[in-house]
Amino acid sequence: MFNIDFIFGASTASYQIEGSIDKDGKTSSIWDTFTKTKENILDGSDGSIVCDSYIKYKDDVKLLHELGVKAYRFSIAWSRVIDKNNNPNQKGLDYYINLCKELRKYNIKPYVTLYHWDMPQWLEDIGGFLNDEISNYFMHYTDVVTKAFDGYVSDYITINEPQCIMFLGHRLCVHAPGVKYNDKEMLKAIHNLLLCHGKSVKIIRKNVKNSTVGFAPCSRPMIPTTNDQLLYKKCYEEYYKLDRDNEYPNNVSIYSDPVFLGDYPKEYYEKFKDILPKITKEDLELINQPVDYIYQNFYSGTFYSLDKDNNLVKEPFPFGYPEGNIDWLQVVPQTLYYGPKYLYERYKKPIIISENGFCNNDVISLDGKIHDPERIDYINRYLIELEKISKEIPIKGYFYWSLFDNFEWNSGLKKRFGLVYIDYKNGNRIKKDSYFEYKKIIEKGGI
Ligand code: GBH
Repeated sequence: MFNIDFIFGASTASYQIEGSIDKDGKTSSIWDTFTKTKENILDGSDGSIVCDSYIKYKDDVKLLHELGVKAYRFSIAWSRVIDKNNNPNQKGLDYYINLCKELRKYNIKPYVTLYHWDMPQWLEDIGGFLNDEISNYFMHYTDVVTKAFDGYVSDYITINEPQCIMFLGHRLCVHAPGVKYNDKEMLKAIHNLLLCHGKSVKIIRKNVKNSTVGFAPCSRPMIPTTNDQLLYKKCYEEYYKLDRDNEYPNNVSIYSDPVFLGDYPKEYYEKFKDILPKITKEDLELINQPVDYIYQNFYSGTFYSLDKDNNLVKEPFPFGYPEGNIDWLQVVPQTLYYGPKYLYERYKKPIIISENGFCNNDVISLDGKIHDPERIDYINRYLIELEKISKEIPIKGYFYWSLFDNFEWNSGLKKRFGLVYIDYKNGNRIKKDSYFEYKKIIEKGGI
């Protein structure tokens, strides 16, 4: 069981569920642009309708209420609430205010993510994260939102998965905007992104009474296959290694060290000494604004062992073990034990799991229901591990990803993560078996 005040929640993001991509003064976002090129998306789909949450938000809240969650994590589409002249768009703000009012009716706390990847296209056109003004634009956006939501929202998450923004969006180019940065540009963009976070935190503190703030990176923890102390230590070091797998934009310490510890790791200055962006003491102080939680999105992990010379080696995922139907989602429940453990050991702050979930090719059975025993198994196995670690360190909450099947970015609509099935033919929403399972878990307060 978890503590009595443990927060059970569910998560979504604007572009993945809302639809209505050009209603009420919304401008285009980079995802509206990116999905126009059909080859960018596995099944050629886009976010123009998906769960239709812009229209059906009251039904969304009913589903959350019946599920029994205390909290709902959703994101704001920047392109709905700020117009092309950088002025507030009241109609867009009203959508989210109405959503919050509805949530409050049922005593569900909104957890608002400010940036879940859908940058306004007009900002991308003037350089996106390479524009040195981007953090001022983000600060202004934060100011507008926090003032408009005054009294409705006190819990904010600045940025979702900086790793995916930079690595998938600007290195592999499989996500929007699909603009490739070289190393020098990458470092500058990362620094600007961290400044967005820091300046935004400052504004939230100024405008919001009793606020809580965090940002939500993702990571794939190293899972030791034995209890050997040396193996644990090496896994921990590997987790924080700046250039692990030669993928520094996809790793942990380049973002989380500045945010929680106030500086980039030592290796950063050594490795990049010739191409460093301009970093001032004031910048580092801004980025290091006190935050309340470490949010983290955890889905899967990788097994490791030691060879006979005590070198760390990656183990293959055991043949025949359960996997989701998306290539990176192996079922590794210990992810929710070791992941939080590594984070707490280095950053020493309470942890909230902002996303965790299972992807399946769910179908409507003859009886009209969605039977998803694999997802039920996943949730139980992962929460058992989370309960275990919560006896050792402060774990404050868990948000299942996702309330709905939704637009899974470049993987399109066929990759289903929801507790609620969406029938894309007619827009019907059907509660899966896992919805009822999660409801039971919440009622009991744990596994
Ligand atoms: C999260 O990202 C997102 O926040 C959410 O919007 C999304 O729908 C959900 O999870 C499910 O995917 O580096 O090439 O090996 C997903 C987490 C982390 C998945 C990085 C892909 C590995 C890609 N992602 N991961 S790669």
